[in-house]
Amino acid sequence: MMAIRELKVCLLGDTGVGKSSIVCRFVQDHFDHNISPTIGASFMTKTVPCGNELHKFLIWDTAGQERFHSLAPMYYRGSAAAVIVYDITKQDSFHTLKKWVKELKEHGPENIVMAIAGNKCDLSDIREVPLKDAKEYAESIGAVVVETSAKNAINIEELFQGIRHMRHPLGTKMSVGTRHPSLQPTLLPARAQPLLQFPASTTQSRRRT
Ligand SMILES: Nc1nc2c(ncn2[C@@H]2O[C@H](COP(=O)(O)OP(=O)(O)OP(=O)(O)O)[C@@H](O)[C@H]2O)c(=O)[nH]1
Ligand SMILES: [Mg+2]
Repeated sequence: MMAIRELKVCLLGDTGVGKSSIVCRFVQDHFDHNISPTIGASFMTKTVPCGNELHKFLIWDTAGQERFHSLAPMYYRGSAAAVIVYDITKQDSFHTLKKWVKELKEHGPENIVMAIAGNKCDLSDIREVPLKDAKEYAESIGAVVVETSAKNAINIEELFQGIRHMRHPLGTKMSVGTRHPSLQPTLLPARAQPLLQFPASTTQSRRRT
């Protein structure tokens, strides 16, 4: 028996900013130039050793296209953390990010940890969003911010490690020993499949709509 701590994370942000690419890089260490836009949402997990326990990320990668917007609450509900992604070469995507933060503050779980990822930092020569703007905004909402490149594998590990060690705005440490329901330790044999936190069948049927 080895302790597994589960951490439900959702990714939000405009279509095309690279959410799926970030998850793909993190989980499979792979980058696909021809990746398709996500339909509904997709789910992946990654378990990383931490001392003498395992930390399991349950990752919900949502679809950024506007027609899927109304599905988002199914995925951010019960999440311990949200990674909100924008594209540093698209000012509009930074504006969309702010709308997601507003929605999370109004309808998301209380005390959800927010991490902002400014993706495509390999394209900094055509940058539209200064890092300074992102830092100021992140500070104003008590989030962390990091610039990433799923393409060149820059700061992807750091982004997810950062979530585990982040403190939420009230200063409660959101890592080992926390009382946050989505971070409760679950004692399972290392190979057991823990239950998901909501019915997968709902997702499946919505995905086809
Ligand atoms: N240059 C560069 N391109 C990237 C990077 N990350 C993703 N892309 C490209 O951006 C496009 C969109 O990537 P996706 O990962 O599908 O974006 P998404 O946010 O998941 O989009 P939706 O699923 O529609 O919400 C693809 O062509 C990717 O190859 C990056 O770090 N650098
Ligand atoms: Mg996607």
